[in-house]
Amino acid sequence: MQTLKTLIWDVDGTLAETERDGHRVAFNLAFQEFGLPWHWDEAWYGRLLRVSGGRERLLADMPTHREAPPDARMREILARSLHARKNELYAALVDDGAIPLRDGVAELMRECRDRGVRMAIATTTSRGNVEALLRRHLGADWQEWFATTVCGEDVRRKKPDPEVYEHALRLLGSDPLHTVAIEDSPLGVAAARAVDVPVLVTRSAYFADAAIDEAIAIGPGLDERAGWRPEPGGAPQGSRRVGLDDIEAWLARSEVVSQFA
Ligand code: XBP
Ligand code: MG
Repeated sequence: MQTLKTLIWDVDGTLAETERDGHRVAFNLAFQEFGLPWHWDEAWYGRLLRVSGGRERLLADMPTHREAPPDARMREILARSLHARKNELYAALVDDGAIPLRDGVAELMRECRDRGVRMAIATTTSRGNVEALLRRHLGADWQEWFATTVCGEDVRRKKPDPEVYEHALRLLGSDPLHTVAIEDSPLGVAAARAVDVPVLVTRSAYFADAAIDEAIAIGPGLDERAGWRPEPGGAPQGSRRVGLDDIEAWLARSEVVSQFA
């Protein structure tokens, strides 16, 4: 039977609704500061999320704006400046308390600590953004909660490329089959599955209906046991949330489920 030794967390969309309430808002503030008449509404930003990485997302959107510089080098310079400012504004939003952790996340993290299940972060967002979010919610010693934290700066290729998971597994010395990743997006699931890491999907605002084919379980969030497929098989622990017993049970079944099956 496969046992759970390490839980790897994605950040954006999984720990918090950072995309809709954080990065998107901060990008729009940066556009204003730079005097650009650009605005990413929720629907457009959702489409842009097909591109991983905030700087890459800016570059992908530039051809739709006549104010964008005509040549590639100038676009790159503008994207870097906007992205750097966006990250400062994002950190300020987080500090102001605008981005809470999703319900059930802190509880599962505490359960991992109490039961000796190692945790790691595997994200392709910038390290400063992870630092801002986790410092706000876990405190100044947040890094001690995680055996390793792999971020966008640590890889050459972002999700769905598996490099971030490869790197995390190498640093952890973990067998992927004793590991579970928690992700919210098809890009994240693809990255983890490419290196055989079983994935639990907690649906987020932007990927509520996205096609997910390869997960050991798919559900609405860690704070509720209803709505999960397969149904949680662990002890309910007197609470309605999803806990380590449930994740162990899904891992032991080790069936890959599709939302379409
Ligand atoms: C999500 C991303 C990031 C964020 C913005 O990564 O694609 O680019 O949208 O962050 P993950 P940056 O799901 O791996 O956490 O602006 O720092 O790229
Ligand atoms: Mg995500």
